[in-house]
Amino acid sequence: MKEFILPELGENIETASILKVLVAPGDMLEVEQAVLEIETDKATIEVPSTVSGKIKDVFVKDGEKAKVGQVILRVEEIEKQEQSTKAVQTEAKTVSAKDDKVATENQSHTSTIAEFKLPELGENIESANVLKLLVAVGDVIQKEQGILEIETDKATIEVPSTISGKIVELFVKEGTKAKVGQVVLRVETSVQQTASIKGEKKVEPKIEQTEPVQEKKEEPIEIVRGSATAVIIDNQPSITLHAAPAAPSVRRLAREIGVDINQVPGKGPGGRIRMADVKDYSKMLHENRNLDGGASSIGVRQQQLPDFSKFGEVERKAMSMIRSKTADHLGYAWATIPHVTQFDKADITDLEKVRKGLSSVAEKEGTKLTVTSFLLKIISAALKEFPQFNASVDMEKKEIVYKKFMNIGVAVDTENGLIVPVVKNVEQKNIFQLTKEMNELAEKARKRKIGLDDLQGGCFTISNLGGIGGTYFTPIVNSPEVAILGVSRGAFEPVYKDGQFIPRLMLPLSLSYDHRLIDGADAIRFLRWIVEAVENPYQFLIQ
Ligand code: CAO
Repeated sequence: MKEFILPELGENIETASILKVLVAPGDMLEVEQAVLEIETDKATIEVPSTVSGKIKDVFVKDGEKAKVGQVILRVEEIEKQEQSTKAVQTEAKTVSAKDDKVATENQSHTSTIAEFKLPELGENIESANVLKLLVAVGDVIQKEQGILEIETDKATIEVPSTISGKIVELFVKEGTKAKVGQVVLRVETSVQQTASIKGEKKVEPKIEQTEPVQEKKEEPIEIVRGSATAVIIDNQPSITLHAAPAAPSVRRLAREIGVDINQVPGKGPGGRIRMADVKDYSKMLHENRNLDGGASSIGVRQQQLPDFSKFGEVERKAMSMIRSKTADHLGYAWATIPHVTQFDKADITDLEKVRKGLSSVAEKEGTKLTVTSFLLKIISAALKEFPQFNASVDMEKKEIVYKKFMNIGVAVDTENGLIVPVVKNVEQKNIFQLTKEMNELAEKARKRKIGLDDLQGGCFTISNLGGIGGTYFTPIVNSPEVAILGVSRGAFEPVYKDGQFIPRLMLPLSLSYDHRLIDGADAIRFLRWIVEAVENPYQFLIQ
């Protein structure tokens, strides 16, 4: 008898509402078969089974709540028992009559081998470069321990293990590519020795070599060697939470044909994305591409580079994935968004006094306030006041998507290039919490430890180059957002006030915006609102 429990659903998710139980007692269940349709506060998902067999009991009902780790159902492993017996019997044929008895009784000698596969890394990410292996065969690893350092086109990430045990096989090498779902390593998690037959020949459990690049295994594998049985358990349910409601099979189709599932309009019940929707969307993209004569979707043709070596020595180096993705992303944003940049200056003389005045409090809170800290807070208030700046343009549906949450990205300069971590729910946090979180994210980005979750879900971006220098610049809108605030270096300037020039600390601001949604007048109002908030920090802090 085997139990299926509700697997981990994501950080801080402990329960889910069961929308539908998709199986019943008596059903034959396969690995990967959908068992439940559940709803968390993030998404609606189908939960696939990790066990197979005949369902004996189902312990949950439609409409109930289920806890992570709760037993959902129990199956009788009919097939597996048969296979196991058969395999042992086959092996037994090759041994002498005396050993025959031993082979049969030794079925209870079981060692457990678990596999760790490269988990889902995000929509449309199918593979990653293996930068560094952090473990070796023979190491004993624990859950959550870093296994690999990988680079996707979005970020460099340390992949933590979801299993514990002693590594017996490792299937990836540094400098190679690894596919999502590929077996990365196998660990021995326990060895049970229950047989106690006199004259028994002990045979160490040994696992057959599998192909390094392995597609999804359908079932746990049982391999019989001598008198020992090794069970490979696939205890890594490939569940990820996605914003777009779609079944795993629909997501798989989208991934296989290169369609971004988040862009597909769902026409099923409650906006659910069906197979047909993915196919229709793919067809539409194909037709649109054909309209511009096969050129790229933004109609930009790559220019052939001249042969520079005619003019002197050159060296060619491969772009890092982050650089190449940044180039694609910014090129796309620049070519598709009609940009306008509005400049202004804010007098931060008083803000600077407040910043210094709060420095001891900030120190007690374990942080240090900068102008970026104040801007995070001020912009979240500005986004509330001007919702069109917290929006995205859906040209396909001719709709504007207004976001009710406030996540602000902060551009961070790292050795590996520009990374924009996102500080979430800014409006709910105080200035010290925001600063701490921003600095932690910036540090993670610099140490190449940033997770994909930290890079997603932004509504607006701040790019503060003032710590480095410069006057004004024209930042590029971080598509699909619609505006970005560029901050340059604050400096003392003579300001004409009450009939005389007085020295004031002035901060140059550059607001770039998407003119498809935002008009110039709105942009000035928005930027002026920010400037006034910055110039009246006491009033702002009281609010
Ligand atoms: N004007 C004057 N001084 C500024 C300033 C500004 N606009 N912004 C920051 N400073 C000062 C800070 O007050 C701090 O000074 P002190 O040490 O005397 O207090 C110093 O510069 C360093 O600040 P910081 O950069 O450590 O902190 P921050 O909160 O302002 O910025 C972060 C954090 C992550 C945005 C920053 O470290 C960073 O990476 N900036 C680069 C952003 C970037 O690359 N943008 C490019 C995008 S487009 O290619």
